[in-house]
Amino acid sequence: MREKSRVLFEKAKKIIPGGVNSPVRAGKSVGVDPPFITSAKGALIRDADGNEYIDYVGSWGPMILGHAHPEVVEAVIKSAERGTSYGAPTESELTMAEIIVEMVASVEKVRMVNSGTEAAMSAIRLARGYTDRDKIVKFDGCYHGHSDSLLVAAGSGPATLGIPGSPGVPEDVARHTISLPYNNIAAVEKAFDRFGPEIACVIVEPVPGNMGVIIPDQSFLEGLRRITGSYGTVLIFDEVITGFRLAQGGAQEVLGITPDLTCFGKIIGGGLPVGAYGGRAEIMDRIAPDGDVYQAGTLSGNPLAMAAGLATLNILKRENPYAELNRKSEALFMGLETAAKNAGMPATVNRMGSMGCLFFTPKTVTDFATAQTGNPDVFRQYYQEMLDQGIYLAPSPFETTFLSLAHTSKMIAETIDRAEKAFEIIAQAL
Ligand code: HOZ
Repeated sequence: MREKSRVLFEKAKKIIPGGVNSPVRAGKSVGVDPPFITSAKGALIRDADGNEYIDYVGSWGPMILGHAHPEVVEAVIKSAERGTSYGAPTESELTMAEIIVEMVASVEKVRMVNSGTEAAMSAIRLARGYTDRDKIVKFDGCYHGHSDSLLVAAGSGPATLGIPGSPGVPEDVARHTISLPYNNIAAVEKAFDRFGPEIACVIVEPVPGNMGVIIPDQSFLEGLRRITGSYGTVLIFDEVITGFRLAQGGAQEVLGITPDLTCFGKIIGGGLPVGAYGGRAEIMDRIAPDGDVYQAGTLSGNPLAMAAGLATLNILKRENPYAELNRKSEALFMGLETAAKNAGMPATVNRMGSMGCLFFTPKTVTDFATAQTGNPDVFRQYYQEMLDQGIYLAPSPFETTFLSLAHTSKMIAETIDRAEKAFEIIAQAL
């Protein structure tokens, strides 16, 4: 069924660590060799054996319009014809900055980088430089990329593989990172009582999408804003996933909280490698060359990435499709939850806008500890059955299921049908 992919994976494992360029893709925790992808269009993705799948990974978030949207493709082709990289200022990066500043209320200035990891790493350095403090606060199960300071109790791949810290991160670096339970403001208050004047920043996914999806308590995020404000600590929202996905102004618009700095990635590159961090001008002005906090990049503001990102953002601005995305996602997740429960499977859905996930647990999932109560065996079987039936999900219970504008009602209904079959098979085997 996936013989060509299997052969490619065997070859890849000989010369690429684990056969992949990002660990979760290897499918270790779900016991499936990954399909090797050859093309994608709209909400469909095709592998080397010619199998077609309805895609709910969406390149892990960027493809909110679906794959190969004609306007995005045309913008990239036209840009490539003018050269692929100059390492010099361009008007397109200025337009990108203008559109981000216009759409995200808290951002007065913004710097482009090449990935979400780079955005978070740079925002942390800036917060440390700005406050002249070393300690940072993050939350268990949140994932902000793989830089040293942030690879502590991390979600996403590290959680999937059971390596929430990593060898290679010096103890001297990790000791400056305080990781606290998400949605627990009392723990934050306690940490600030003890270390407050030493804490440079709090970095948080306002709606976590790397321990599955977690819905934030409004009072938790409001508490973060209040506490950081009173200690002169920089509040950083990691909106690499949620930025331009939950609303034009990101999760901060939906939740009504104003961070000092925000990290972006994924959607702003329209599927090309990109990241950005931005926020209050007074803080951003500390970045070199105007300021003394150094950060640079040969491919930063790359014209192809700017072209794809601008085409994507312009469509989101023009069509404001968030209500439609929300309706599609509601239909999908209600259907999946009902299908699981009808088959006698404990299941909890967490969903906000077009991001969501299904935890195989009877518990309410509010943080990393409760996310980990999901049954990994049931998830593994669910993943395998769905893949065999042409549904492409992220191969980890700690990742997000993404809807795009290209998912039709028919595809969503088919997905629910196939899930019903999968749950029947799993229930019989239990
Ligand atoms: N940690 C990434 C998603 N949250 C993985 C991306 C990938 O493997 O491409």
